[in-house]
Amino acid sequence: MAQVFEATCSAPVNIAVVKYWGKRDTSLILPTNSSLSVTLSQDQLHSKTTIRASESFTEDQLWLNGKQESISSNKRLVACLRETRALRANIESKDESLPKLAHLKIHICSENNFPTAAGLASSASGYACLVFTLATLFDLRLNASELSIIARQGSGSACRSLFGGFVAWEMGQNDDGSDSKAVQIAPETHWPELEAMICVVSDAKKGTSSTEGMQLTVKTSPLLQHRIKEVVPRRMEDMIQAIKDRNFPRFADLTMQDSNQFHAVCLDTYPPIFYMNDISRAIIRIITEYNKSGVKAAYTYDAGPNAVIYAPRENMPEIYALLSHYFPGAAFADSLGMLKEQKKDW
Ligand code: 2P0
Repeated sequence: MAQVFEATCSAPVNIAVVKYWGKRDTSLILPTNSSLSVTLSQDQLHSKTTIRASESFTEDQLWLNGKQESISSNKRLVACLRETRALRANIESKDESLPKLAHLKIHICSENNFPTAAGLASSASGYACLVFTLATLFDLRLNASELSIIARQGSGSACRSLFGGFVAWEMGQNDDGSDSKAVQIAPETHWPELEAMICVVSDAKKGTSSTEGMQLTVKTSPLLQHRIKEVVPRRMEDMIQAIKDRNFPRFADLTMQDSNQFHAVCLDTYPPIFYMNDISRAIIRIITEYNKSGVKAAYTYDAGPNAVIYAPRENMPEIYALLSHYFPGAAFADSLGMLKEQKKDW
């Protein structure tokens, strides 16, 4: 019987506090601005992927949340496979004793334990997990920044899920993407009191995909040009400092301002893109009111209506009570975490 090689890994979701929105190269996925995110713990939200390689497989196959999907029509997935196989082939060419895996067909089985494409960063954890599992299967021995360059080509935000804690995606300057990578600003242990609460306002699939939406913004929004040139470079520095200082009010102000500007840029896109709904806006008003006596919580919204609230752990019971008073059953808490390797079989 043909030998089967297998690896299973899981990867976390990250939620940006300085948002990525816009590409300067759509095939290499090179962004128009740097971004910064917080990686959530895997206890609540994660992707989990098993990849098997065997001589007995006749084609590459993919199952996503139990449903078979085409690989060949997915250029981004093909790019991640091509890159990792090329690296494996290179290692094999230098060491004859290694099993020949680079040429084997693979079966990929991946699932998220949360709604896919509902603005809950499913592509981020999904592609981070795919690339981490391929690197484990192929024993590539690359560091997380090096892997982030490959994961970025699956989905931009995925590059940040290769690290736990506080993670910057440096936009880079090179045309080949070799310097557009994730770096860790601080590990999850740096600020253990900081927690994230996710308020699931809607788990419906979003109307405008991030990929399409952001390129329409690049084409049509004058506000985006102001954001990427004047606002984000300074905000990245300020955010890094706030994180290093564990200065929650500063972190919160910057997070809320950046979320607001991201959604302003969506509104400035023509035709406009709306990701927040009436409930999202009501949550903004509640948090703004709650912060009147001092900044105790920060909201942020991605390409969907769901709120993520960052706050020190001690404030969470009060925030949970406040939000569930207005929206019963909508919120659940998560803490910060990091990438976990679960199993590796040879
Ligand atoms: C972010 N978002 O920084 C921003 C904030 C949504 C709003 O990254 O085309 O799914 O795969 O690179 O990464 C969503 O965009 O887009 C995103 P692609 P992606 O988290």
